[in-house]
Amino acid sequence: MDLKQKLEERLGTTLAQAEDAEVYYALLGLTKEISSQKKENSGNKKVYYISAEFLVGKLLSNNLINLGIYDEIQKLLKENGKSLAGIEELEPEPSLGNGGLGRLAACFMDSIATLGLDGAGIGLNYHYGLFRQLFEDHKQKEMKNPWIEKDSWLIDTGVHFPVSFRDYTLTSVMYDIDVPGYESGINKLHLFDVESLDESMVGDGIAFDKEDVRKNLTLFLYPDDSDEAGQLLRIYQQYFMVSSGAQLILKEMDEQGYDLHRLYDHVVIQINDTHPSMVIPELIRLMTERGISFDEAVEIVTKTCAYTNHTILAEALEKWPLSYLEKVVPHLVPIIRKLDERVKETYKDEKVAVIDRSGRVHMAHMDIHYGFSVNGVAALHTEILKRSELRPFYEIYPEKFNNKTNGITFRRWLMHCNPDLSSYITELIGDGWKKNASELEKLLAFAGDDKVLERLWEIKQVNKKRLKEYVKMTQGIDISEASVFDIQIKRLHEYKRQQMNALFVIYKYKEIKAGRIPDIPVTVIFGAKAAPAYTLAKDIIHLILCLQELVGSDPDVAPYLKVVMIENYNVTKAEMLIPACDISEQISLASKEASGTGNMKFMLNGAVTLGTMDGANVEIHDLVGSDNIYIFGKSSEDVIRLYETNGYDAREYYESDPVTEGLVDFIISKEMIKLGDPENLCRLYKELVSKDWFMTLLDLKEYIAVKEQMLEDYKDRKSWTGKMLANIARAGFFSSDRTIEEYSRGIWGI
Ligand code: 26V
Repeated sequence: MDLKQKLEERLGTTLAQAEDAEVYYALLGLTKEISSQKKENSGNKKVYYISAEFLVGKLLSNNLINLGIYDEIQKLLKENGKSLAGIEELEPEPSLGNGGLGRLAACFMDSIATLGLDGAGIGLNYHYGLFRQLFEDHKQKEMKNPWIEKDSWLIDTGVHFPVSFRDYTLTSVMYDIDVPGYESGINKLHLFDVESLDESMVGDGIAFDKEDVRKNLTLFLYPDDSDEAGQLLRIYQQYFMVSSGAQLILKEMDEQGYDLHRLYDHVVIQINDTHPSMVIPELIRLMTERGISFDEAVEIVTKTCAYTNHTILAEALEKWPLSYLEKVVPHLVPIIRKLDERVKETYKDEKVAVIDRSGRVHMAHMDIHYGFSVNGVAALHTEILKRSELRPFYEIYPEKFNNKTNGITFRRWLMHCNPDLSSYITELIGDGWKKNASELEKLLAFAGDDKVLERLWEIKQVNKKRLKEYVKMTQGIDISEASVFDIQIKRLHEYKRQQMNALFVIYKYKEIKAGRIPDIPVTVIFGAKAAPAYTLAKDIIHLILCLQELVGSDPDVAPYLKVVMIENYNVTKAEMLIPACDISEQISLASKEASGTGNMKFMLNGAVTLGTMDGANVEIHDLVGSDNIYIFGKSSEDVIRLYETNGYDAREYYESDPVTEGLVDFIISKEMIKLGDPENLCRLYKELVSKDWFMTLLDLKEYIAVKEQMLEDYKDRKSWTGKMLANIARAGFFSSDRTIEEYSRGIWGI
């Protein structure tokens, strides 16, 4: 294929003469054309991965890699005075996800296609996605994030479905995004949009009329649901997604000429968290409309649907009041009531009811009773589900429970984001690892090879330098690549304990002020968005931004300690940050982080984890051994017991230890109050000393001690690079190809 000729035909001029923007759109068009000519993966059973979020990230480079033309295009552009990296900057990043759950769905789409499995994603086409984050006066400000341009990755399929709500029927329009597998066939990501959408309802921010659903349904991802109108809108969105999806599935069954009575032989539906759970009653409804008896429809659906749980946090488990469902989807209510009655006839335990005494529908309970599989996303998480959170269900259906430890696609999270490391690995062990990630273990043969270790260090330095330049250019902050890069990037949530890391910064600041200067400077980097209505999370952002200024503008401190909070943290920024990291912060309160996937990305790129025994950190620890990871903090058993016995008292920790007291007090010190907003700082201070629901102070001292040890160990370059190598070599287990193979064999039967 003559790519140059094809591009120039699209450009109507030579590559050398075209503007970057023109080249971007030509590449977009060409890539879409090439994937449209690829064969679609097929089989006699298909998985539909339904998810309210697909955090795909920019697609150009990734698709070029998977289509096998990345190197050729890169060379071609270079020969004509263009850089692919520069052109990529013009691509808008869709923000169709919050964080881990949405990004996981995107990694899974990549692996399903790569393994050649027949599968599709079903989701929503949010026009403004999750907000774009700005910092103003040391606070987060939310702006809309439009990403759909005249030319985009979306393909209008012309497929429409009617979706009926109580008061009106809307038309859903199906847009597709092609998902090319790595050197494999392609699959489709179907994103449904509402035909009557009106973008003009929104200004620059994220405020809009929540009640005008016909015009707003697919404007935003998870609009603020702190009030009733917001919650109703979420129900509208969820039903719109699953009804369109269910109609598509039945249409494809018809087209294949399959017998609907044997749906489960040809279709498996993976329900990604509870957001798509209404697909269960909706499918039952559609099948009974087609003449199948209610009992049989229930049986068919139960054999078709499988549920993934992604959190044990009670406040994140969806429970919709029946009265809300009545307002939006009254036709589902009698079905849900019947499903609940069946459960109540068989099981007296109120804890397993679908509808509770207050008339709330527990979406997860419906999934477990009326699905054939329930999986957690890391070994520890699944054990906790079985032993505590979902114990009564495990007692009823032990055979349904299984674990599928999360994974990440190495195409994006190594080959694309860290090309130097990727080629060096290939130079050392060949490129078999790209298809079979466990081959990374061959790197262990170089554990004592100084030359190899030195080269790993150099690659890290180059990536750090690139990040340093980016931070200088975008946020005007000077950092040094000779400092240790300590990075915590993830959604802002109290259980993830960014506030504990901020207390470390305060500790270090005080140490330096007291004349105890570290041998190697430290740069503490954060990236995090807070939900717009999550007050405390925003207070923590405020604290970090104040510390950034305090530390950066103090000439006694700045040479040894820097804080950077990256604005608008997203997938693209993660791709820049992760390859540059030395210390990967995975410090959630044990038992609270279901898995984490950032932890895997960091490890694969040669960062060393500082973490608690939580989520997939436990499996990282088991793989690399205690010499190659830094673990601290109370165990998940201890934490669960503390919650059960009400045994944690923040004030006790605060009052009994002068160091802890000094660090927490600093939040409302005169230095800080001068920089920041007293309302935010005082609220956070009070929370930490009087409640601290996620037990920051419990692990604080050990966290500081272990982090100090890590900074000390970093000085021994040979031993540190040995740890880097061990982490890269053992990361193969976390390839999402492995995860998807397990879903495929263990749940989907395809
Ligand atoms: C949702 C919400 C919604 C409202 C209030 C607070 C709150 C807290 C947490 C959540 C999380 C929802 C589910 C989720 O995103 N889970 C993440 O899934 C990832 C992929 O399995 C996993 O790696 C993360 O550990 C898990 O938090």
